[in-house]
Amino acid sequence: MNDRTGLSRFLADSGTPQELTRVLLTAAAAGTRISRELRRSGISGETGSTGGTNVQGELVKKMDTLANQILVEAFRSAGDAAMVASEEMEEPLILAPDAPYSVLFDPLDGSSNVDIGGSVGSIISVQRAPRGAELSRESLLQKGAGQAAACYLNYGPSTALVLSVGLGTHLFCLDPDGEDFFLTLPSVRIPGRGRVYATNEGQRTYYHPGARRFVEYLQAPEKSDGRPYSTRYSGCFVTDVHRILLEGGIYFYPADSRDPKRPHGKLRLLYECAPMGMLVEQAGGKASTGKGPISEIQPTEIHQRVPLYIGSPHEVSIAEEFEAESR
Ligand code: AFP
Repeated sequence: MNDRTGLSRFLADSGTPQELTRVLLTAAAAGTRISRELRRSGISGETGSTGGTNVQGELVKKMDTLANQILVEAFRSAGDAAMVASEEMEEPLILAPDAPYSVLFDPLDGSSNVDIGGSVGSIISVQRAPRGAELSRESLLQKGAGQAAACYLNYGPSTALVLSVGLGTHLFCLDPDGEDFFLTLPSVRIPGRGRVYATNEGQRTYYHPGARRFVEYLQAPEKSDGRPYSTRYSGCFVTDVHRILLEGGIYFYPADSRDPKRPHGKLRLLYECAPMGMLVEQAGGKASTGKGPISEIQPTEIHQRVPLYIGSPHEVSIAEEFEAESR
């Protein structure tokens, strides 16, 4: 018998509105199923690509499609989401028009890690749905600051669920036997500064000068402030941010000149940067484009990309100074 606090009891004790609790429990149940499917993917044949590409023009992994189906079906059968939008779907879906919340997700972040046995994640943003107003894709174009809740699942050696309803950030761990999440670290506080950074350095030549000089700053030997930093880049945004949330440091994917069709970096605002930004900021960290808070960007498109610097306030503030060329 596990005497830890279970997820549903934690949400009840923290006064979370019932409808929001239902949405988060639906997300957690879908995450449990995705975790199970990942563990058996080598046997079930859910490895490799479908051969198709998604709205981002990226090769779709079989587990991307399965994770997306699991989340969409979970919210469809639970009837607790007005609309759902996903990295794997060009257009959002209207499910239960009278439901008070809509859900946006990256069903399987870092999916290129599945076939090599690396860790992957799911990212979920919960928005308040307009009541009585026409539900449309435009109603999902809401600033991150307005999110009702956010959570991510990190599928690594153990499966972790990190969530916030705006009252701090809390860490749960999946008990694979009972398939329930239990609170293992309430009120997570990110260290004010760290020793690691996560970025795709192989692309550094495409970074604009401010971002390039920030990498040089992190790598410069300076004993007085613990430099050089170490690199920890897993290929999975969720896993890298999970490490940084617990140990400090910074993850960044700046704007780069690699692909003129993608001048604003790679990560998507509504279902990657905004929810991860809420979770890190609720833990005392920072999430910035380099020029300003992620949470204050007014979205214009469902699959919009933005530059991102996220992690300990010390490193993100220094990155902003390099972006502003004031350092
Ligand atoms: P996938 O989900 O397509 O594997 O992309 C993963 C990701 O969105 C994020 O998790 C990684 O940090 C980043 O992209 C990796 O991108 P690069 O391969 O360009 O470094």
